[in-house]
Amino acid sequence: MTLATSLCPPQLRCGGRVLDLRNPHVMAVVNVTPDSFSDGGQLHWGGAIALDVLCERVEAFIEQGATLIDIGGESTRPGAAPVSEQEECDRVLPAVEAIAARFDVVISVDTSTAAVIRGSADLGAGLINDVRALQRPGALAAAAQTGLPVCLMHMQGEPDSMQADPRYRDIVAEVRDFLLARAATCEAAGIARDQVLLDPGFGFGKSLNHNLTLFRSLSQFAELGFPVLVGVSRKSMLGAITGREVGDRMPASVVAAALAVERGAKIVRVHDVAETADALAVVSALNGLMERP
Ligand code: 8Y7
Repeated sequence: MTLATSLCPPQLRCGGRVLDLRNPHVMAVVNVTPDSFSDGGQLHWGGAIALDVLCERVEAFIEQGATLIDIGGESTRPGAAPVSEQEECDRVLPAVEAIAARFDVVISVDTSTAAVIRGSADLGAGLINDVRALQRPGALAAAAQTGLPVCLMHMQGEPDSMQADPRYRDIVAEVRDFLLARAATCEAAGIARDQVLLDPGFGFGKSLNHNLTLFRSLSQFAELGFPVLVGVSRKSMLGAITGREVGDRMPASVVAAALAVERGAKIVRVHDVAETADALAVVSALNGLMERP
C-alpha cells in the first residue's frame, strides 16, 4: 500500500451512504443548465427541467459504472454568465429530489450557493462540490451544517474572466497552499477533516502549461492526506493537446482519467462514464488492487 493511500481516509460518509475510497470512483457530470454544451437542450422543455429525461440519463450512468452523479445548475465554463440564487435552486433542487427518490447513488451537488447546499442536503444529496471552495458568503456554514463531505476546488478569478491572463509564481505551491488553507478553514468551521476532498481545478484560471504542470504533480496532491478529485473530461487542455473539438475528446479524456487515478486521484469527474469505468477497472486490475475471479 502506498503512503498516499494510507494517509487518505478509507471512506466518506455521504449522508445515508458510505463511499469506499479503496477503489477509485467515477463521478458522472449532469448539467441542469439550459446553456450547457453537453445537454443539447434535451433536458429542458418549456424552460423547466424534464425530470423523466434526467432520470433516464442518470439510470444509464449508474448502469455504466458511475457511483456519484454531479448535478450542476450554474455554468462555470469560461465566459459563462452568473445565475441568481433562486434560478439555481429552481434548476438543482427538483433534480436532486427526483434522483434521490429513485436511485441508490451518491448525489454530488456542484454549487457555491448556501441555499442550494442546504436545500439539496435536505433532499438527499451526499456531497458538496464547490468550485469556489466554500468562499461565498454563508457557504461554509451551510456545508458544515449538512455534515456532508465537501470537495474544495482551486480557481483563480471567476468564470467570466478566469482564462484572460492567468498568472502564478509557482502554480503547484500556490494551488496546494490555497487548498490546505481552505481545508484548515473547513476544519475550524466544524467540517470533519476526513470529509474534505481536494481538487486542483484543471482549466479554472490556468493556461495549458499551468494545467500540464499541475497534472505532472498530481501525486504530490494525493500525498497531502485528503482524497483528490480530478476533472479533466473534454476540457480545453485536451483540445490543445490533441487538436480535437469538444465532442471528439473522449479517448483523450479516458487516458487522462486513467493517469489521474494512477497518480492517486480517488474520484474522476467525467462525461464518458462507460469508457472511463472500463479504464479504471483496467488500471485497478493491472495494478493488482482488485480481487479477480
Ligand atoms: C470541475 C468541476 C467543473 C472540476 C470539480 C467542466 C463543476 C467545467 N469542472 N468540479 N466542475 N472539478 N470538482 O468542463 O474540474 O466540466 S465544470
